[in-house]
Amino acid sequence: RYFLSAESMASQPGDYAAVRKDIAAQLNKPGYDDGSAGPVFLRLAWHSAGTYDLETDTGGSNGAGMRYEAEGGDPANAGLQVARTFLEPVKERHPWITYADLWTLAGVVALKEMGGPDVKWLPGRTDYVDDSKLPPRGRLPDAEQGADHLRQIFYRMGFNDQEIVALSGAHNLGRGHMDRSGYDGPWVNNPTRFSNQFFKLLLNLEWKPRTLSNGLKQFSYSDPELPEDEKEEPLMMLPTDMVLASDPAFSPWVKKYADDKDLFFKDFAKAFGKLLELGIKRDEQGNVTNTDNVLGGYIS
Ligand code: CCH
Repeated sequence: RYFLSAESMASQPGDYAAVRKDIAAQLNKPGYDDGSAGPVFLRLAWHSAGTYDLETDTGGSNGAGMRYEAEGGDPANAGLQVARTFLEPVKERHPWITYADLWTLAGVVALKEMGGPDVKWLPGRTDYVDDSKLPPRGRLPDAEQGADHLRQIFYRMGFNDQEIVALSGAHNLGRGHMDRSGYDGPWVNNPTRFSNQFFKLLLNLEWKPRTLSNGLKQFSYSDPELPEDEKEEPLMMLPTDMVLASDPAFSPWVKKYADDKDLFFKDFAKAFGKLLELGIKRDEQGNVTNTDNVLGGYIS
């Protein structure tokens, strides 16, 4: 056993530390976006879990439904194929991990590697797809809408106003892509470093409405002090981001998180950990007890 290569050692079932290391090794992507797969990994984790409906106990990260057209082809998930493809070498080296665990863990590892907090993560999700648990399309938020819509989407998962604001701070990372969502540009100047800058900019910059060539509306900021030839890429906010600053119950949290990075990190870690657990039932030892893991469904 002492003659095994490091590579084959990496595939011991249950060696999540080895998986974490290999996910981290996938982050550096020169030439892709801002040089990191981190933001799109975080979005993959969020969209895999964010279909959950508390009342009917359907959707959520269990089942890794994005592998199939019904969920993977949802326009809300456009572009996440890129993240799944980046993670394929990790799955190949550790075939024992489920996609549902891999995608959620990738979000946790990416967040940490980009300077974010530790998020509690437990394994045990299944790749069995239970047809009776499949989420219909339309469960993920639509950026063109307002506060009522945000509440409808996030209350459905069991989140409150404070958690909605905390989770929205993920927009400190990454960017909108014209060929994915149709929105354009990053929220902050350093979109591969997790911080509370999103909240600071949301409050402090003068955001101007802008209608894109595809008809979508976003808010835009470019530094008026800079001469034309030194202008940086404009920053953006989605309509749903702007709502956080104007809604009377959301905005006090925006202020708190803008002022207190530690509070934001703590609350984000808690809410994100909760998101990744939606629909996963565990016993006191943390073992998954969902009975539907072994009934019916199909395996890829
Ligand atoms: Fe988001 N998000 N998100 N978002 N999101 C987009 C990109 C990212 C909404 C819409 C969009 C969360 C909440 C919301 C990330 C994490 C989270 C984009 C651009 C849109 C549109 C996608 C593209 O074009 O590639 C809306 C509406 C909501 C309502 O609340 C939450 C919650 C999280 C995580 C906790 C991350 C990260 C990105 C960047 C992805 C990338 O590829 O750079």
